[in-house]
Amino acid sequence: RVDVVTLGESMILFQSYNQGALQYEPLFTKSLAGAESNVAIGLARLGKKTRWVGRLGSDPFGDLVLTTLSGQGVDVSHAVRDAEAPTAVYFKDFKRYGDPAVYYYRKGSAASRLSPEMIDEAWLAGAGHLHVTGITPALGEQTAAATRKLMELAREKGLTVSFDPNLRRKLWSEETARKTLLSLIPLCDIFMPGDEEAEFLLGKLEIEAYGEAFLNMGPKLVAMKLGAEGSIGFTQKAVVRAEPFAVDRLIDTVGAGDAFASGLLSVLLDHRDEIADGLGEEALHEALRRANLLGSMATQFKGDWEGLPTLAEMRGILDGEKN
Ligand code: KDG
Repeated sequence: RVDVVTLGESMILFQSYNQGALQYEPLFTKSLAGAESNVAIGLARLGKKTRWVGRLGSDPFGDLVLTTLSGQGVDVSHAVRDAEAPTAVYFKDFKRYGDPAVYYYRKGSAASRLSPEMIDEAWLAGAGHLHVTGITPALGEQTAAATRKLMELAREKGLTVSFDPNLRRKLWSEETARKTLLSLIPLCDIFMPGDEEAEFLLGKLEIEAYGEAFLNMGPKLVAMKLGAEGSIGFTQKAVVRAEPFAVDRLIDTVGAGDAFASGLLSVLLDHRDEIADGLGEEALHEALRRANLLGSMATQFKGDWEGLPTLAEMRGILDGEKN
C-alpha cells in the first residue's frame, strides 16, 4: 500500500555555503530539490508511505536524487533513467531581503523529455492519492499532456488527486501558464494555490470569492496559502481560517509551499472518504494548522525540506502550542 504517489522533476540544488552572492561565492553545498519530491519527503517524515516517480539522467546527480530520496524513506522503484539526457541542476542566490532568486539549468533534462506515452499505470499501483504540481506542465507541451494523462488515469482508478499550481514564471509564458493551469484544476480533488497564484489565475477578487470560484471548477477542497496571514480552506461544508505560526528566523522561503502541501495532505489522507462530500470544519482546520506549521518550519532552514519535522517532532510543537 502506498499513501501518495508524486510525479515531477527532481534536481540537484547548489546553494552558496555562506549565503553570499552567487557571482562571487566560491563554495557551494549540493543537495536535492524538486517540489514534488519535497512533498514526498515531508509526508514520509510524517509517517505516510510515499512514492516519487520521475525521469533522471544516467549520471551521478541522478544517483544522488535516488539515494537521497530512498534514504528519506521514499519509494523510488519506478523512477526512470534516461541514457541521453542529464539530471537538471539549479542554483539559489540568497538576497538580503525577500525570496532567494533561482537560476535553472534544466532545458533538455531527462525529466523534460517526459511524454504521455511514457505514463505507466504501474506508477499508481497500490496507491490512494496522486499529488502533482504546475511545474511539470511548465516544462513543455509533452510534459503538460503527460501530467494531464496521469491525473485522468488516477481519477479513473479511484485515487484522489491534489494539485499545487506552483507557478514558476521563469519556465513559461503567462498566457500558456494561465490556460494550462486552469485546464488542470477540474482534474483535482484538492487544489492548493497561494493568494498570488489565485490572482494570476482569476484576476483580483476577495479571498472568499476565490474559494467559491475554484470549488465551482470541480475540486472538493481548496486550501489557499496567505503567506504571513496563515491560510484559508473551503469545502461545500465549511470555510475555515487558520492562523500562521511565528517565523523566528527567516532563512529560505523556497520549499515552504511544498511543506504546506505535506502538512495539509498528512491530515487529509486520513479523511480521504469524506473529501467528496465536503470535509467538515474540524478536520479542515487541523489540516490547515499542520500545513501552516510545516510551511513556517521550512522557511527557517537552508534547503527545501531539511527542516521538516517527524511526526513526533510535529506533535511536540503542536502540543506545546496548546499548553
Ligand atoms: O517549491 C520548491 C521548488 O521550487 C524547488 O524545489 C525547485 O522544483 C523546483 C522548481 O522547479 O522550482
